[in-house]
Amino acid sequence: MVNLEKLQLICHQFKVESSIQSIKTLESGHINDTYLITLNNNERYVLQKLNTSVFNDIKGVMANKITVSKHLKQLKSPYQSLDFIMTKTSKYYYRDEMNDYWNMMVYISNCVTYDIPNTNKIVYEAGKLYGDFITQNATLSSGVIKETLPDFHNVPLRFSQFEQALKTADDIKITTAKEVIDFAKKNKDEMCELAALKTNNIFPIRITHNDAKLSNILFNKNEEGLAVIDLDTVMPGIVHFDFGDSVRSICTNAAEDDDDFDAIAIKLDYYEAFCKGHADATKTILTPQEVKYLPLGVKTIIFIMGLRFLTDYLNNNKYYKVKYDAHNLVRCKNQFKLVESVQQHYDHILKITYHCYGLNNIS
Ligand code: GN1
Ligand code: MG
Repeated sequence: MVNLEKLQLICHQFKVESSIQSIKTLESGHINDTYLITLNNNERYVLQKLNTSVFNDIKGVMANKITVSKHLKQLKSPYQSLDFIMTKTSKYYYRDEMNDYWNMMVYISNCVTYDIPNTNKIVYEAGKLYGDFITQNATLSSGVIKETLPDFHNVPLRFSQFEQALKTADDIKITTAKEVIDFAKKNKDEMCELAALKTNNIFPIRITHNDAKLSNILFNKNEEGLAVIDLDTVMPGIVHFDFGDSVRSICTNAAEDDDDFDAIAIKLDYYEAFCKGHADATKTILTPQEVKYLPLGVKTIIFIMGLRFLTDYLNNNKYYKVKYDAHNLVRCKNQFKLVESVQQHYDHILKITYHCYGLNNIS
C-alpha cells in the first residue's frame, strides 16, 4: 500500500492546479490500484497505478487508452469520454523511482455504477453503450491499436496455463477443487471452438474493450449509459468476447464472487434487453457470421473467466487481488455455474439473439 505522502508527490507530477484536499482508495479493480483525488479547488481526478506484472507494455496500454479516448471525444456523441492529464514533462504516464507507472484522468462526477443491474432499462442501456463502443471505434483503424496482452482471451493458451498450474499446485487444493477441475477438462473442446473460428479469419478484427463488464459503465441518475471506463485492455479483437463479458456480468442474478452457487443462473429477460440494446447499436455493422456466434462468445468468455480464477487459485493467488484464500475458487465455481446455465438455455439464447438482430436461419 502506498502512503499518503507518496501519493501526494505523485499527484504533483501531473499538471493539476491546486493542492490536494483528500485521497481515497477506490476498491473496485482486481489488478491495478486506483485512488480518487480531491483538490482544494474541488476538482476531482482518478489516479491509477498500473500493475506492471500484468501490463508489461505500459506505453502501449497508455497509447491505446489515449487514442480511443481522443477518437470518441471528437465524434461529439452524447456520451462522455475519458480525459487524461499530462505530467509536467508532457507525458501521459509517470514512472516513479520504484518503476511503478501512474496515470491520471478527470473524475466524471454525478454518475452511478452497478455491480449487478436492478432494472431492464439499465440492462438495455448497457447493451446499447457497449454496442456503440464497438460501432464508434469501427471508424478508427484497428491497426492503430496495439495488442498489449497477446492471447488474452485465447482458450487453448489459458488451458495450458491451467494444466501447468495443476502440475505445481498443492494436493489439498487439487482435491478441494476437484469438481471444477473436472468441469474444465470436460468442457475444453466446446470452449476451444471460438478460437478455431477466429484462427480461420471468419470474423473482422475490431477495436474491443476486453473487460466489458457492467461495473465499467458510468450511468447518469436516469439510468442512462454515459461513459465506458477502464480502457486498460482496449485491443484489437473479435466482438464476441466483449458481448459475452457484458452478458456474464449483466444477465445474472449475482456478483461474480457470490457463493450462493445454487441460485446462479442466466436471466433470460435481461439477456433479451441487453441483446436489444446491443443490436440497436451494432445491427448495421456486424456480419451475419459475427451475430451467429455471439452466444458462443457468451459461454466461452464465462468459461475463460472461471478457468483463469481456478488457475490463480491453484497458483496461490498471484494474479488477482483476493480477500480470502479460497476467493478465486468461489469465483470459479460461480462462473462455471453460469456456464452450465447458459448451456442449458442455449437454444433459447440463440433464438433471442437472432430475433434481436432480425436474422433467420443463418448458415
Ligand atoms: C480484471 O481489474 P479489473 O477488474 O479491471 C481482469 C479481467 C477480468 C476481471 C474479472 C487485465 O479486471 O480480465 O474480467 O478482472 N483484467 C485483467 O472481473 O486481467
Ligand atoms: Mg479492467
